[in-house]
Amino acid sequence: MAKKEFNISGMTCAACVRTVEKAALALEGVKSAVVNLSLENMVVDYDEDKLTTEDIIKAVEARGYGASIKE
Ligand code: 9UX
Repeated sequence: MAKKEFNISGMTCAACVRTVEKAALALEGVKSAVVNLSLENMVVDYDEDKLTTEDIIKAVEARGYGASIKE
């Protein structure tokens, strides 16, 4: 398991937060996804054998938000 932090852009309300969390949680191998609106980030716990950070970024971008790995 891995825990990674992502920068998320384009969220303006609490429903956005839920949409982004659900986008990540829908992926096979994601155990938890927690978005913080004011920090504009998301911390994801996931199985590295099942998906990559790029898969998570693509899922968030498909919902219309910006995502990048936080270095
Ligand atoms: Mo809130 Mo977010 O009305 O895309 S759901 S702004």
